[in-house]
Amino acid sequence: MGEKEKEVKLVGAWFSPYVHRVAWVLKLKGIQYEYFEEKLNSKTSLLQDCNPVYKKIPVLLHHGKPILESLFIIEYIDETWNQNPILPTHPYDRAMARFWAPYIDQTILEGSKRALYVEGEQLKKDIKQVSDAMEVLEGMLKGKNYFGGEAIGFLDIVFGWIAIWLDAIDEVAGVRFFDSCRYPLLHNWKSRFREIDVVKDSLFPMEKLVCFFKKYRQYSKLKLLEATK
Ligand SMILES: N[C@@H](CCC(=O)N[C@@H](CS)C(=O)NCC(=O)O)C(=O)O
Repeated sequence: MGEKEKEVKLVGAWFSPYVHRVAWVLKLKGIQYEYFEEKLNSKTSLLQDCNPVYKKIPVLLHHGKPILESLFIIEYIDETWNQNPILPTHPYDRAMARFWAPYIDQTILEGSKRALYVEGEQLKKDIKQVSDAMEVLEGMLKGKNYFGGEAIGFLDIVFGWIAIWLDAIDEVAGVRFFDSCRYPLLHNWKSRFREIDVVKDSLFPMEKLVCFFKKYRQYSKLKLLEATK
Protein backbone atom coordinates (compact mmCIF):
# COMPACT_ATOMS: atom_id res chain seq x y z
CA MET A 1 0.00 0.00 0.00
CA GLY A 2 1.40 3.43 -1.00
CA GLU A 3 2.01 6.20 1.53
CA LYS A 4 -0.75 8.32 -0.04
CA GLU A 5 -3.29 5.53 0.25
CA LYS A 6 -2.73 4.87 3.94
CA GLU A 7 -3.97 8.32 4.69
CA VAL A 8 -7.47 8.11 3.27
CA LYS A 9 -10.49 8.06 5.54
CA LEU A 10 -14.15 8.25 4.62
CA VAL A 11 -16.77 9.45 7.08
CA GLY A 12 -20.22 8.28 6.05
CA ALA A 13 -23.41 6.39 6.82
CA TRP A 14 -24.57 3.12 5.24
CA PHE A 15 -27.85 4.60 3.93
CA SER A 16 -26.39 7.65 2.19
CA PRO A 17 -26.23 7.63 -1.63
CA TYR A 18 -23.81 10.56 -1.43
CA VAL A 19 -21.40 8.38 0.56
CA HIS A 20 -21.72 5.29 -1.63
CA ARG A 21 -20.77 7.21 -4.76
CA VAL A 22 -17.49 8.25 -3.11
CA ALA A 23 -16.84 4.69 -1.87
CA TRP A 24 -17.46 3.34 -5.41
CA VAL A 25 -14.84 5.69 -6.83
CA LEU A 26 -12.28 4.77 -4.16
CA LYS A 27 -12.88 1.09 -4.88
CA LEU A 28 -12.80 1.47 -8.67
CA LYS A 29 -9.43 3.15 -8.32
CA GLY A 30 -8.22 0.52 -5.87
CA ILE A 31 -7.50 3.07 -3.12
CA GLN A 32 -7.33 1.62 0.39
CA TYR A 33 -9.24 3.65 2.96
CA GLU A 34 -10.58 3.53 6.47
CA TYR A 35 -14.31 3.93 6.91
CA PHE A 36 -16.05 5.63 9.85
CA GLU A 37 -19.79 5.14 10.25
CA GLU A 38 -21.34 8.39 11.52
CA LYS A 39 -24.59 8.60 13.52
CA LEU A 40 -26.47 11.57 12.17
CA ASN A 41 -28.75 11.83 15.22
CA SER A 42 -25.70 12.40 17.45
CA LYS A 43 -22.97 13.75 15.21
CA THR A 44 -19.40 13.10 16.29
CA SER A 45 -16.94 15.90 16.90
CA LEU A 46 -14.97 14.49 13.97
CA LEU A 47 -17.82 15.37 11.59
CA GLN A 48 -18.58 18.72 13.26
CA ASP A 49 -14.92 19.73 13.12
CA CYS A 50 -14.40 18.56 9.55
CA ASN A 51 -17.57 20.05 8.11
CA PRO A 52 -18.52 22.89 10.48
CA VAL A 53 -20.64 24.65 7.84
CA TYR A 54 -23.08 21.88 6.86
CA LYS A 55 -22.12 19.03 9.25
CA LYS A 56 -22.99 16.60 6.45
CA ILE A 57 -21.52 13.37 5.22
CA PRO A 58 -19.57 12.33 3.22
CA VAL A 59 -16.28 13.77 4.36
CA LEU A 60 -13.06 12.47 2.88
CA LEU A 61 -9.90 12.94 4.91
CA HIS A 62 -6.63 12.83 3.00
CA HIS A 63 -3.54 13.17 5.20
CA GLY A 64 -5.92 14.59 7.81
CA LYS A 65 -7.28 17.33 5.51
CA PRO A 66 -11.06 17.25 5.01
CA ILE A 67 -12.59 17.39 1.54
CA LEU A 68 -16.33 18.10 1.46
CA GLU A 69 -19.30 17.58 -0.86
CA SER A 70 -19.52 14.28 -2.71
CA LEU A 71 -19.10 15.73 -6.22
CA PHE A 72 -16.04 17.74 -5.22
CA ILE A 73 -14.64 14.71 -3.38
CA ILE A 74 -14.95 12.58 -6.52
CA GLU A 75 -13.13 15.22 -8.57
CA TYR A 76 -10.44 15.45 -5.90
CA ILE A 77 -9.92 11.68 -5.93
CA ASP A 78 -9.81 11.63 -9.73
CA GLU A 79 -7.20 14.40 -9.83
CA THR A 80 -5.09 12.88 -7.07
CA TRP A 81 -5.04 9.25 -8.26
CA ASN A 82 -4.74 8.95 -12.04
CA GLN A 83 -5.59 5.26 -12.44
CA ASN A 84 -9.01 4.38 -13.87
CA PRO A 85 -10.08 7.95 -14.76
CA ILE A 86 -13.63 8.81 -13.71
CA LEU A 87 -14.32 12.21 -15.27
CA PRO A 88 -14.51 12.46 -19.06
CA THR A 89 -11.24 13.58 -20.69
CA HIS A 90 -12.68 16.08 -23.20
CA PRO A 91 -13.24 19.56 -21.68
CA TYR A 92 -16.73 19.80 -23.23
CA ASP A 93 -17.80 16.44 -21.78
CA ARG A 94 -16.30 17.38 -18.38
CA ALA A 95 -18.20 20.68 -18.38
CA MET A 96 -21.48 18.96 -19.21
CA ALA A 97 -20.91 16.18 -16.65
CA ARG A 98 -20.39 18.92 -14.03
CA PHE A 99 -23.64 20.52 -15.15
CA TRP A 100 -25.79 17.36 -15.04
CA ALA A 101 -24.52 15.93 -11.77
CA PRO A 102 -25.86 18.63 -9.39
CA TYR A 103 -28.99 19.04 -11.54
CA ILE A 104 -29.95 15.39 -10.99
CA ASP A 105 -29.08 15.63 -7.27
CA GLN A 106 -31.40 18.61 -6.88
CA THR A 107 -34.24 17.25 -9.00
CA ILE A 108 -34.38 13.44 -8.65
CA LEU A 109 -32.47 12.80 -5.43
CA GLU A 110 -33.87 15.63 -3.32
CA GLY A 111 -37.31 15.56 -5.03
CA SER A 112 -37.87 11.84 -4.53
CA LYS A 113 -36.67 12.04 -0.90
CA ARG A 114 -39.12 14.88 -0.25
CA ALA A 115 -41.93 12.83 -1.80
CA LEU A 116 -41.55 10.52 1.21
CA TYR A 117 -43.16 13.07 3.52
CA VAL A 118 -44.87 15.93 1.66
CA GLU A 119 -48.47 15.91 0.48
CA GLY A 120 -50.90 17.80 -1.80
CA GLU A 121 -49.52 20.42 -4.19
CA GLN A 122 -45.90 19.96 -3.08
CA LEU A 123 -46.11 16.22 -3.75
CA LYS A 124 -47.57 16.87 -7.23
CA LYS A 125 -44.77 19.34 -7.90
CA ASP A 126 -42.09 16.86 -6.76
CA ILE A 127 -43.55 14.02 -8.82
CA LYS A 128 -43.50 16.22 -11.93
CA GLN A 129 -39.96 17.41 -11.19
CA VAL A 130 -38.64 13.86 -10.78
CA SER A 131 -40.48 12.54 -13.88
CA ASP A 132 -39.20 15.41 -16.05
CA ALA A 133 -35.63 14.74 -14.92
CA MET A 134 -36.02 10.96 -15.44
CA GLU A 135 -37.07 11.73 -19.06
CA VAL A 136 -33.87 13.75 -19.45
CA LEU A 137 -31.81 10.78 -18.22
CA GLU A 138 -33.62 8.37 -20.54
CA GLY A 139 -32.78 10.68 -23.46
CA MET A 140 -29.11 10.85 -22.43
CA LEU A 141 -28.79 7.06 -22.71
CA LYS A 142 -29.86 6.87 -26.38
CA GLY A 143 -27.27 4.79 -28.26
CA LYS A 144 -25.19 4.20 -25.12
CA ASN A 145 -24.76 1.45 -22.54
CA TYR A 146 -23.66 3.89 -19.83
CA PHE A 147 -23.84 7.63 -19.35
CA GLY A 148 -20.07 7.51 -19.79
CA GLY A 149 -20.42 5.69 -23.16
CA GLU A 150 -19.20 2.10 -23.33
CA ALA A 151 -17.84 2.02 -19.78
CA ILE A 152 -18.98 3.56 -16.52
CA GLY A 153 -17.86 7.10 -15.78
CA PHE A 154 -18.59 10.08 -13.53
CA LEU A 155 -22.30 10.39 -14.33
CA ASP A 156 -22.93 6.65 -13.91
CA ILE A 157 -21.42 6.85 -10.45
CA VAL A 158 -23.28 10.02 -9.56
CA PHE A 159 -26.62 8.64 -10.84
CA GLY A 160 -25.84 5.13 -9.57
CA TRP A 161 -28.00 5.54 -6.47
CA ILE A 162 -31.05 5.63 -8.80
CA ALA A 163 -30.39 1.97 -9.65
CA ILE A 164 -30.60 1.01 -5.97
CA TRP A 165 -32.41 3.57 -3.80
CA LEU A 166 -35.30 4.63 -6.03
CA ASP A 167 -37.19 1.31 -5.79
CA ALA A 168 -37.20 1.59 -1.99
CA ILE A 169 -38.41 5.22 -2.16
CA ASP A 170 -41.16 4.15 -4.57
CA GLU A 171 -42.30 1.43 -2.19
CA VAL A 172 -42.42 3.66 0.89
CA ALA A 173 -43.79 6.80 -0.81
CA GLY A 174 -46.39 4.77 -2.76
CA VAL A 175 -45.34 6.34 -6.07
CA ARG A 176 -43.67 4.98 -9.22
CA PHE A 177 -40.70 7.11 -10.06
CA PHE A 178 -38.79 4.22 -11.63
CA ASP A 179 -41.23 2.96 -14.22
CA SER A 180 -39.30 0.38 -16.26
CA CYS A 181 -41.81 0.50 -19.15
CA ARG A 182 -41.57 4.26 -19.41
CA TYR A 183 -37.77 4.29 -19.12
CA PRO A 184 -36.52 1.12 -20.88
CA LEU A 185 -32.98 2.47 -21.44
CA LEU A 186 -32.67 3.43 -17.78
CA HIS A 187 -34.02 0.02 -16.84
CA ASN A 188 -31.26 -1.71 -18.86
CA TRP A 189 -28.63 0.66 -17.48
CA LYS A 190 -29.81 -0.16 -13.95
CA SER A 191 -29.31 -3.90 -14.55
CA ARG A 192 -25.84 -3.32 -16.00
CA PHE A 193 -24.86 -0.93 -13.21
CA ARG A 194 -25.91 -3.32 -10.45
CA GLU A 195 -23.69 -6.03 -11.98
CA ILE A 196 -20.48 -3.97 -11.65
CA ASP A 197 -18.31 -5.70 -9.03
CA VAL A 198 -17.78 -2.75 -6.67
CA VAL A 199 -21.49 -1.95 -6.83
CA LYS A 200 -22.59 -5.56 -6.33
CA ASP A 201 -20.32 -5.84 -3.31
CA SER A 202 -21.81 -2.71 -1.72
CA LEU A 203 -25.46 -3.73 -2.09
CA PHE A 204 -27.48 -4.14 1.09
CA PRO A 205 -30.84 -5.86 1.58
CA MET A 206 -33.70 -3.82 0.12
CA GLU A 207 -35.79 -4.47 3.28
CA LYS A 208 -33.17 -2.64 5.34
CA LEU A 209 -33.50 0.44 3.13
CA VAL A 210 -37.30 0.25 3.09
CA CYS A 211 -37.27 0.08 6.89
CA PHE A 212 -34.93 3.07 7.05
CA PHE A 213 -37.15 5.15 4.72
CA LYS A 214 -40.26 4.28 6.74
CA LYS A 215 -38.60 5.74 9.84
CA TYR A 216 -37.30 8.73 7.85
CA ARG A 217 -40.84 9.34 6.54
CA GLN A 218 -42.37 9.31 10.04
CA TYR A 219 -39.65 11.55 11.46
CA SER A 220 -39.82 14.06 8.57
CA LYS A 221 -43.63 14.23 8.66
CA LEU A 222 -43.48 15.07 12.38
CA LYS A 223 -40.85 17.74 11.81
CA LEU A 224 -42.89 19.27 8.99
CA LEU A 225 -45.97 19.32 11.22
CA GLU A 226 -44.05 21.04 14.04
CA ALA A 227 -42.65 23.61 11.61
CA THR A 228 -46.10 24.52 10.28
CA LYS A 229 -47.71 24.88 13.76
N1 LIG B 1 -24.55 17.97 -1.32
C1 LIG B 1 -24.04 17.05 -0.33
C2 LIG B 1 -25.23 16.34 0.32
C3 LIG B 1 -24.82 15.43 1.46
C4 LIG B 1 -26.02 15.07 2.35
O1 LIG B 1 -27.14 15.60 2.19
N2 LIG B 1 -25.77 14.18 3.32
C5 LIG B 1 -26.79 13.84 4.29
C6 LIG B 1 -26.89 12.33 4.46
S1 LIG B 1 -27.56 11.55 3.01
C7 LIG B 1 -26.39 14.40 5.66
O2 LIG B 1 -25.24 14.36 6.03
N3 LIG B 1 -27.37 14.90 6.42
C8 LIG B 1 -27.13 15.39 7.74
C9 LIG B 1 -27.86 16.64 8.03
O3 LIG B 1 -28.51 17.21 7.14
O4 LIG B 1 -27.78 17.10 9.18
C10 LIG B 1 -23.06 16.08 -0.97
O5 LIG B 1 -23.16 15.87 -2.19
O6 LIG B 1 -22.16 15.57 -0.28
